[in-house]
Amino acid sequence: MLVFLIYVRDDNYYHPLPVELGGKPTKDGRVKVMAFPPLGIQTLAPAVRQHGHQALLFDTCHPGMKTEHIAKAIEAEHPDVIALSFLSTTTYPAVKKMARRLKSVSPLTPVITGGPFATINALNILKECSAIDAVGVGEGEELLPDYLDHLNDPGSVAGLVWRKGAEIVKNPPRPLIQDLDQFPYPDRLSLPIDYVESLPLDVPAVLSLDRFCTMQTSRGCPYNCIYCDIPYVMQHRWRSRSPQHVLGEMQQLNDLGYRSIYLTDDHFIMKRKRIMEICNGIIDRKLEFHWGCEGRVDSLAVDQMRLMARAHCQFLAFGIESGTQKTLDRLNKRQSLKQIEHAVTEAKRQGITRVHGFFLIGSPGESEKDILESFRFAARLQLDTFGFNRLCAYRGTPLWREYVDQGIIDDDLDWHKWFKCSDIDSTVLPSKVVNHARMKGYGLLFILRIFLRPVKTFRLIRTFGRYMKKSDIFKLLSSPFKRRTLTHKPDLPNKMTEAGLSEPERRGNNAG
Ligand code: B12
Repeated sequence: MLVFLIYVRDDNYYHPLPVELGGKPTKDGRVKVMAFPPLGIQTLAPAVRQHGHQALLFDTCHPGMKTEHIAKAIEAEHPDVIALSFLSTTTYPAVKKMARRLKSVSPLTPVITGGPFATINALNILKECSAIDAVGVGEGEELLPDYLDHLNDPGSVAGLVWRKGAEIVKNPPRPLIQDLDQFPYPDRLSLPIDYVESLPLDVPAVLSLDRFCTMQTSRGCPYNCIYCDIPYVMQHRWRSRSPQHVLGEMQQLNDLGYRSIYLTDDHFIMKRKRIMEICNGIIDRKLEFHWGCEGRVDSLAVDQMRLMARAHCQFLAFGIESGTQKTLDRLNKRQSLKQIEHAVTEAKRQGITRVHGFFLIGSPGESEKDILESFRFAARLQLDTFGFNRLCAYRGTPLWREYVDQGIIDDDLDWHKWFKCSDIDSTVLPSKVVNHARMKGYGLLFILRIFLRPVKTFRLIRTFGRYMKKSDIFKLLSSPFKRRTLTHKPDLPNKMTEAGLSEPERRGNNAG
C-alpha cells in the first residue's frame, strides 16, 4: 500500500528563512524553513514501512507542497490512502479545506486524519467534514499500519472512528503503546526541507543555524493543569523510551550532523535516574549537539542540571504560568512560588545557558495587580527569556469542561473552536485590560532587566541579534507593546454570537 503522509500547518507557525541567511531554495527544490519539523509524520513513516507499506511525506511549509501540488501528486502516484496529520485546533480549518480538495481529485481514495486535536474530536470531525473518511484516535505507530493492512475491514482496527455509509462507527479504543522502544527512529531525510531553530513568533527570530531537529523521548504528563490537553490525549500517563533507545537515536542524529535538538517531551525532567543515564551517555559518546527541553519546576531532577549542562543542554523551559499562588492554585498547577524560584535559581547556578519561563495571563479571578505581580516575579527570577500568553480554553481540557458546565460553551456547537478566557468568562479581566496590563508588565520587565542586569540583557539581545536584521530586533522588542495580528481571530461561543453579543456587551449581562 502507498500512503501519502501530509503534515498540514497553521500558516502562523512557520517562516521561510530569509535569503540573506541562506534561505534561497536549492536547484533540487530543497528549502530552509523556520519551523518545528513534523515529528508526527516523521515518526509514522518508518512504522508504516516496517509493515511493508510505502510512505511519501509532505509538509505544507514547503512552497512546492501546497494543496494543488499534492493534488497533482495524487493524480500521478495514485496513493491507496491519504493521511492528514495536524496538531491543534488552529489548523483544523486548513485540514478541512485540504481534505475537500484532495477528495475531489480522487473520490475513492480514503482520507484518514490524526493528531492531538483529531484524537479529542474524532466523532465531530466525521460528522462535520464528509471529505474525511476516518480518524485514527491516539498514537498512530500501530494504528496506521493496521488500517493499511485492513482497508477492506476497518471495523477490525482498534482506535479507528470511521464512516460506514451514512453511519459513523467508533471502534473499541486502542490501548496506549507500552513499549515505545519497538519503533524505528523517525525519518528525517525524506522531506527536502532543512528546519531552522527559531522562536514561533510573528517576528521571525532565528536562534541558531546549526542543523536542527526535534525528538520525543517520552510522552504525557501525570499532572492536570486546567488549560492543558496533554493529560486527555495521553490518558494522564507518562511513558518513556529507554535511555539506550534514546541514545541510539541521538548517536544517529549526531552522525548525520545535527548540532541542535529540541525535545518536544511534555515533561522531560520527570525521572532523575533516566536523565542521568541519557546525559552520561551523551558525555561518554562525546556527542556534539546542544539540546533543549521542557519540564515542571517540582521535578526531583533539579539536582541533575549540572550534568545536563555538561551534556550540552543549553535550553530549559519551565511552565511557571503565574507569580501569585492564588492563580497557580486556580490553574491547578500544584506547584509553589518557592519551588519555581528554587528550580530557576538551580538551573542557572548549575550552568543551563538559557532558562525560559512560560507565563499565562488573563486567568479566572486574576486582577490587574496579580498580572503585574507575575511580571515582577519574572523580573526577580533569573530567567533569560520569558513568554506571556493569554489563557485559552481548548476542548478536552478541565477548563473547557468548567465552561460547558457553566453554560458558557455549548460542547456540541463550539467543539472546533478555541477561546481566550477574557472573551468569554466574566471572572476574567476584559481583553483590553489584560492587554494593557501585559504592555505595562513588559515595560516594567524590560526596564528592570536593562537596569538590574545590563550585561546579561545585552548578551541576550546580541545572541538573538546574530541572525536578525536590526529592524527585526526592534520589531521583536517592541512587539509586546503592539496588538498581535494573528490571521485567525479568536472565536466566540455560539450562545454569544447567537445573542449577537461581543465580549464587552456580554460583560454587561452574562449570557451564560
Ligand atoms: C511541539 C508542539 C508545538 C510546536 C509545533 C510543533 C510542530 N510540529 O509544528 C509549537 C511550539 C510551534 C506549537 C504551537 C502551538 N501549539 Co503545540 N504542541 C506541541 C507538543 C508539545 C508536542 C507535539 C509533538 O511534537 N508531538 C510528537 C509527535 C510524534 O506526536 P504527534 O504529532 O501527535 O503524532 C502522533 C499521534 O498524534 C498520531 N498521529 C499524528 N498524525 C496522525 C495522522 C494519522 C492519519 C494517524 C492515524 C495518527 C496520527 O501518531 C503520531 C505518533 O504516535 C504538543 C503536546 C502533545 N504531547 O501533543 C502541543 C499541542 C499539540 N499544542 C497545542 C496548542 C494549543 C498549540 C498552539 C495553538 C498554542 C498557541 N496558542 O500558540 C500553537 C499552534 C501551532 C500549530 N497549529 O501549528 C495543544 C493542542 C490542543 C488542541 N486542542 O488543539 C497541545 C496538545 C498542547 C496542550 N498543552 O494542550 N506546539
